[in-house]
Amino acid sequence: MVTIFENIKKIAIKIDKAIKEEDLGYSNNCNATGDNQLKLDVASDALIEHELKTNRLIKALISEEKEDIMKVNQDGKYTVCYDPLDGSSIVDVNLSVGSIFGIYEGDNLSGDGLVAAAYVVYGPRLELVTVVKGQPAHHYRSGSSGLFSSQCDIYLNEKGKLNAPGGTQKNWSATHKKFIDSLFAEGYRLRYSGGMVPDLHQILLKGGGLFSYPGTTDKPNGKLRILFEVLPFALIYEAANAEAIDDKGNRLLEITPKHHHDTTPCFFGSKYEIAKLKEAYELNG
Ligand code: AHM
Ligand code: MG
Repeated sequence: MVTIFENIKKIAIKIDKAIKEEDLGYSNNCNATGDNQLKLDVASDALIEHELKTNRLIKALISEEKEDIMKVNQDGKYTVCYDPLDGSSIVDVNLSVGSIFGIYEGDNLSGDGLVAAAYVVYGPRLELVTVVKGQPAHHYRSGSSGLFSSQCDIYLNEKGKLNAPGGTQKNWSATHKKFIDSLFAEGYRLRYSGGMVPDLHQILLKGGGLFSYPGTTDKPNGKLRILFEVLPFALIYEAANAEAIDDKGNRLLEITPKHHHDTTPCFFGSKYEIAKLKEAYELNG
C-alpha cells in the first residue's frame, strides 16, 4: 500500500503543477457520464494512468473519466478507482479542487472490498489525506522541497459547526429542506464551495459538521459516484470517528454498485449531525 501512496504523492505534485500552468479550456471529448471534459481532466487522467501503471501491485485501473476497466498486471492485488480531477467546474474560478483514489482488493469493487483510500487537495497549499482500513486517516502537507510532511491523524468531534448542503435546492425533498433549515436554525454555518474534496476536507480539519448530497427530483440517485467519490470518503470519515450513510440509513461502506459509474445519495458527518439526519428522515427503525 505504501508504494501506491508514493505513486499518489508523485501524481499530486504533477497535477498541481498542471493546474497552475496549463490550459484550462475544454477538450473536444465527453467522459463516461457524458460531461464535457476539460483539457486538465484529460491531462490529469493520463498522468495518473501513466504513474499507476508502473506499480506491480496494481491489477486494474478504473477512471471516472473512462467507461472501461484498464487491465494492468495480471498478478496485481488491487484495483484502483480514481476521479482524476474532481470539481472541474470550479477550477476556472480558481477554487480548490482535488483527486480521489479508492484502492479495492482484487476485483471486489464494493465498500467491503475497499482497503485504502486517499485524496489530494489542490488549493493554495497541496495536501493529501490517506487511510488504510482499520487505521486512522492521516493528513500530509507538501512543503517547498516538494516532499509531503506528516501533519496529524484526523478525528472529528461528536458535533461540528459546519453545514455543506449539495444539490439544487429547488429539487430537494421537503424532508431534506426542513432538515437543512433546522441545522441552520441551530447555528450551523454554511460552508459549500461546490467541490466535494475541499468541502469534505474542511469538515474533517475543522472538527466536524455535515456534508450532504441527497437524491433530488432531477437526480434521484444523487450525483456523486460510488466507487470514485463516495466510498473513499466513507472510509476516511469512518476512520475519523464520523459516519457516512445513504438516505435509507445504510452505511455507505455496505454498498456494492451494479455498475462502476453508479451514484448514490450520500451524507458524511459527525455523529450528532448523522443522528439528527436519521431522526429527520425517520430512519431510526
Ligand atoms: P465532477 O466530478 O464532475 O467535478 O462533479 C462532482 C462535484 C463534487 O465535487 C461536488 O460535491 C458536486 O459535484 C457539486 O455538485 P453541484 O454543482 O450540484 O453542487
Ligand atoms: Mg468528481
